[in-house]
Amino acid sequence: MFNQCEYIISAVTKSQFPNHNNLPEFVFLGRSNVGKSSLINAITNRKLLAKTSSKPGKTKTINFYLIDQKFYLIDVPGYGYASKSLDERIQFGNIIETYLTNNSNIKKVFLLVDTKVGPTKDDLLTLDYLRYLALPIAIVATKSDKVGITHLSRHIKDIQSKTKVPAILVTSADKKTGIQTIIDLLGA
Ligand SMILES: Nc1nc2c(ncn2[C@@H]2O[C@H](COP(=O)(O)OP(=O)(O)O)[C@@H](O)[C@H]2O)c(=O)[nH]1
Ligand SMILES: [Mg+2]
Repeated sequence: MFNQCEYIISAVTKSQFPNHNNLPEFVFLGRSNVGKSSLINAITNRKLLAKTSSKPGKTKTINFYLIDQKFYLIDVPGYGYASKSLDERIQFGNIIETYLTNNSNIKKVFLLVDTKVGPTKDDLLTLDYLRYLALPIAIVATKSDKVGITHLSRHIKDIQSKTKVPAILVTSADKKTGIQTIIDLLGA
């Protein structure tokens, strides 16, 4: 349970990145609508800290939340940019790359994958890119409540084999399952 969860800034340029004290940063990355904001809300036990939306692609900024003055949770926009203009796509690509590259404050990148949909081509390209940057990665299967209990292990096995990551963090922000495991990984 965290005492102070504070929205700091929605950054669009490097100069706005707020972490000048080099506190640990935990990144939540994944395509639009995969459940990033909902997961941050579940972790912090705040309903409205990170805005959630049923409209894909609404989050356009790198959003920083400061937790108990100790670490940052960072909500990074998805990469399903089909409905955006080319200029926007280029800009978002650059800011995400700028953020992820040479950032020694990043302690873990949680790559979110929809349990039912499985890893998309974009998810797997992003995973390759994170590996290339040698960032510490954890795969989070989101919205696991949408898959019946009898099919869950099949979906998780599919994510394991496509990502080649053996330990998948299975979560539901709605049912609050798997949330404590993530909190434990924050070392808080
Ligand atoms: N059933 C279910 N729906 C979820 C869950 N997490 C998020 N959603 C829904 O998925 C949609 C997108 O969630 P959001 O957190 O805004 O995704 P983001 O775009 O990645 O930040 C919203 O309508 C959420 O209510 C979950 O654990 N279970
Ligand atoms: Mg969001």
